Amino acid sequence: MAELAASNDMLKRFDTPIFVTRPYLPPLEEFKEGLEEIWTNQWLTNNGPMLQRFQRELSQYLGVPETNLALFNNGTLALELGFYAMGLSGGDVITTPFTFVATSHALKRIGANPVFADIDPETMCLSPEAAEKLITPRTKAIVPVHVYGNVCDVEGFERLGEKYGVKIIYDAAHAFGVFSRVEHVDCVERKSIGCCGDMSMFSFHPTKLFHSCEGGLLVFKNVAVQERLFELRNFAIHSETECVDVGTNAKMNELQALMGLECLKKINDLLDYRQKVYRAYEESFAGCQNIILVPHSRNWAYVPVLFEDFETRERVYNELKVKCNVFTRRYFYPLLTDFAPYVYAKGTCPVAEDLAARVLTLPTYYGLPLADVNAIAESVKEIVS
Ligand code: T4K
Repeated sequence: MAELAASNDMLKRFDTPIFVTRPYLPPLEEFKEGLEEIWTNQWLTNNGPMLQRFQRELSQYLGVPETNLALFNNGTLALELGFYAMGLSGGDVITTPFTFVATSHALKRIGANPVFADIDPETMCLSPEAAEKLITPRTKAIVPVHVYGNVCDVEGFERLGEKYGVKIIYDAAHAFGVFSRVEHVDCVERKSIGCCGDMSMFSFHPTKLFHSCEGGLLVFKNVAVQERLFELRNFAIHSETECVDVGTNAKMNELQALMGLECLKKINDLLDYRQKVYRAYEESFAGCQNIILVPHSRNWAYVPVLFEDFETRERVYNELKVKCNVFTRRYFYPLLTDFAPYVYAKGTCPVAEDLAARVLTLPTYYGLPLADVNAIAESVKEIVS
C-alpha cells in the first residue's frame, strides 16, 4: 500500500485535461477575412467558390489532377458513396477489423458484406496474405486501412487487384500528408499515398491532423467516377428535371471549405510539430522493454504504444485518466468483430485481437507542450513499473 502511494506521488496531475488530440484552429482574424468573402458571395453550399478553391489547392498539394478528386461533408459519407460508385453493393469485401467502425459501416450501408481478414503485426494494417486466402468469386473489392498513417503493403494489394480482378479501395482516413516518391526515368514525382489503388478516402474530421471541421476527400484513378460522385453527393440529381439514382446529401459547405483552406496553409508546420511530439515520446521510452512505441507512421498522426498485456494497458488508460487528468484512447479496441453488426466474424483475426487488447494511443497535437509530453511519458513508465 505504502509503495503504491509513493509511486502515485510520482504521477503528474495536469490542472486542465489533456485530450488525445485537439484540432488546430487558424488565427481568428485570418478566418474572419474568409468569412467576409462568404458573406459577400452569399453562397453557403452546393459547389460554391470556397469549395472549388479548396479542391484546387488540395489538387496541388497532393499532386493529383482536379479531375480525380471529390470533396464530401465527412469521411464516412465519402466512403459510402465511393463504395457505391465502385459497384460494391451486393458483393463481399475483404477488410480489416482493426479500424474505426466507419470503414465497415459504410460497406454495410450500401449492401456490401464485410469479410474480415487479419492484420500484419508490424504495420497493424490488413495483411495481403491473409486477405488473399479469403478471396472467392463473390469478392468485389479489398478495403485496407492505412491505420495511424502506417502505409499498407500497397504492392501486395496491387498484385491481388491484378491477379483476381478485384478493386482496391483504401481507407486513408489517417494518412493525409503521407507521400510516396514515384521515380521515373527522368524525374522524381511526389505523389500522395491517395494515388494507390482504385480509390482512397481521407478524413478531415477535427481529430485528424488536418481538418475542415468535418469533411472527406476521395481520390480515384478513373476520371469518369468524378461526375458520378458529384451527382451522388447531391441527391443524384442530374439536371433540374432528372434524378438518376438514390443519392444523398453529402456536400461540403463553404464554411468547411474555408476551414480546410486555412488549415492547409499550415500543413507543413502541423506535420513537423507532430513529428517533434513523436520524437519526444520516443526519447522518453527509449530502452523500455515493456512499452513499445509503434514506429511506422509516416505523418505521426497518432502515437500508438503497445503494452505487455491487456491488464497493463487498462491500468495505464485508467490511471492516466483518473490520476493525471490525461484522456488517451484505445484506438482500435474493441475490434469491429466484437461489435453487434460484425460479431459473426468474432475470433477470426487473432493478431488483431492481441494488438487491440494491448494498444493505447497517447496525446499528440499541434501545440501540445513537449514538457507535457515528457511528463505523460514519465507517468506511463511509472504506472507500468
Ligand atoms: N475511417 C477511419 C479509419 C477512421 O478513423 C474514421 C474516423 C473514419 C473512417 C470516418 O471519418 P469521418 O466520418 O469521421 O470523417 C473519433 C472521430 O470522431 C472519428 O472521426 C475518427 N475516425 C475516430 C478514430 O476518432 P472519437 O469518438 O474518439 O472522437 P471524440 O469526439 O471523442 O474526440 C476525441 C478527442 O478529441 C476528445 O476527447 C477531445 C478532442 N476533440 C474532439 C473534437 C471533435 C476536440 O478537442 N475538439 C473537437 O472538436 O472518434
